[in-house]
Amino acid sequence: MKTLKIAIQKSGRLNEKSVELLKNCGLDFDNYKSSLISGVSNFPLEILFLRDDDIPEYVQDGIADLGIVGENVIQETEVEVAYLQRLGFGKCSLKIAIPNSYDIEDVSELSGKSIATTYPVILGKYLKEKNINAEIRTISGSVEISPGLGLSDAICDLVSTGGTLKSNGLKPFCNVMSSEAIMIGKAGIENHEHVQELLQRVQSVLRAKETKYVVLNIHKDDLGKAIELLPGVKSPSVVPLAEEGWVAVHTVIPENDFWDRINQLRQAGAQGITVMPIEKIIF
Ligand code: PRT
Ligand code: ZN
Repeated sequence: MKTLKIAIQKSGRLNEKSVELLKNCGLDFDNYKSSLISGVSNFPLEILFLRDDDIPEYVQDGIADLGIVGENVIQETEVEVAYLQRLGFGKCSLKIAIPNSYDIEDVSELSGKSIATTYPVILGKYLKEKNINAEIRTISGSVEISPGLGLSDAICDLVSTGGTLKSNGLKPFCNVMSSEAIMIGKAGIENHEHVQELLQRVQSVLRAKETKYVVLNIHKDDLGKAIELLPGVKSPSVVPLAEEGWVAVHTVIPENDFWDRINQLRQAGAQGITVMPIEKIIF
């Protein structure tokens, strides 16, 4: 069977997390900054290191079978690719932002204004949907300085912490799209045996990230209350301790309401709570 190719960003915001994800999937490869392609020694896969803007088209055209890229780039390039897995990193929002001094409240008030962006396709669709007749000024970078230079009334750019907007005297006005890194594939590639194997590994790594392994000690009399608070993978393991009447409970707790649950467990009588990261969860 032919060796699959996956395209990831060569350098930039998604590079490190993409490499980390593939390594956590057990793939062994060199990550030299100078190389454009790297073979994986223990899986039939080659890794192509590219500029993120090129990844969707490379995947659509079959030069790469798979890719990891921001959804914003996929939507902007209007390619036909399959979304195989949302990856939960590279999260950001494409927002329209306006100068702090601007006093508008409704998106319709953008009509007649100019908006600078590097995302003319996504912005164009958004404005059309909302029936707003604004002028899109497509520029190639440093969008945030354009209102200050008098080049546009507003901007449409990616925002994560909001720091860039703030330091340029801008405020977020409306959300155009939310984005994160996605694993994409050439249409139909999802049925390939090795793609299914890779996706299964990716999903087990992602599941592990969403949970923590917890061991706690509790008196047998309080065990019932504690078990009600624990979803676990199936049910928690309960191991007797040397001290009469006490047990250790091993379980898995979701990251999203982690502290609430830990506090409830402490109130239920749990002691000596130890929390450990999980590498993989395989069903
Ligand atoms: O060289 P190459 O073309 O591969 O990379 P690039 O420079 O085009 O992209 P890069 O590495 O900056 O971003 C890659 C992807 O990361 C994007 O396509 C998004 O999917 C995702 N991402 C997540 C972001 C951000 N967060 C982000 N904050 N991409 C860009 N930004 C920029 C934004 O454009 C603005 O200039 O960061 C600034 C705002 O950040 P805050 O934190 O100040 O709000
Ligand atoms: Zn780019």
